[in-house]
Amino acid sequence: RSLETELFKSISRNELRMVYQPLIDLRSREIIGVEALLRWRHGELGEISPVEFIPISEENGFIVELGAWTLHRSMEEVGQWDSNINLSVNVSALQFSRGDIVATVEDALKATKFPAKRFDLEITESLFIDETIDVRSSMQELAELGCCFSLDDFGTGYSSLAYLQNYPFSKIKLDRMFISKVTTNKKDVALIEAVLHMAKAFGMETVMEGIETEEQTETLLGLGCRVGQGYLFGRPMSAADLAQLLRRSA
Ligand code: G
Ligand code: G
Ligand code: MN
Ligand code: NA
Repeated sequence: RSLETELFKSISRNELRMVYQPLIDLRSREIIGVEALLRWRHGELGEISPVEFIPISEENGFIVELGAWTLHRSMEEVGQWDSNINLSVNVSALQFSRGDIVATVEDALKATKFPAKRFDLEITESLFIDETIDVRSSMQELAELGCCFSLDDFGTGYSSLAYLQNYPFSKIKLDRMFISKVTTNKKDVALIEAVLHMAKAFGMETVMEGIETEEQTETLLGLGCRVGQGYLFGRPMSAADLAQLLRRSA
């Protein structure tokens, strides 16, 4: 009995759920959005990390179904909150190449009545490695529906500045490896300043990932950062917990 065959049954067995991590306006500490993250709890094996099962699902193609489930469920849950915050969902390259990402997003928006303007797709640079994928026209069509795009894990992997210039991104999410030592490492500070400068020139927002301390927040505010995410402001949590957090901070 492999993890792979168990994964195929995860949807029908109701073993999947979404958790949500807040994105914060660093100055006001207001919640301006959430990132949806997929979780799988197997009946006997217990909680299995997406670090483990996402790569498996990308290898066998099941990510297309998982991804559709994720889009639908997160729009349904976030759409029920008494709030107008944005929803960001991570999408894999295979959802563009093997699935019809445009139709899948459109169906989910229609079925849940979630406003496209509040919907943001987080994609990583890995999407651009396979040049046979027509990323540009899919992004264009999704942008025409009103959706936004974030370039996730920026600064790691195969980053190329050309992607920022040539594709319709509205946000850059700077990987947490650049934030973890920001209070002591001058090189990280210089790099963050350069990214902020570039993002501004391109008319993009920069999101600082993995903020864990008040000191990091102070340093980032001093550099002019506006939006952040991290355990300091909230761990990924259930829809019910996040809805409660929103009511408390309203
Ligand atoms: O939530 P956590 O930090 O455990 O996530 C680990 C990794 O799995 C991250 O890189 C995250 O982007 C990815 N991940 C989590 N949920 C999803 C999802 O719904 N779809 C995709 N494609 N990746 C996800
Ligand atoms: O690759 P992506 O940025 O989508 O990954 C999101 C992952 O980062 C989630 O699994 C989430 O649990 C994790 N994460 C979010 N905030 C923090 C943080 O402050 N510190 C650490 N170590 N991980 C975080
Ligand atoms: Mn992400
Ligand atoms: Na990231």
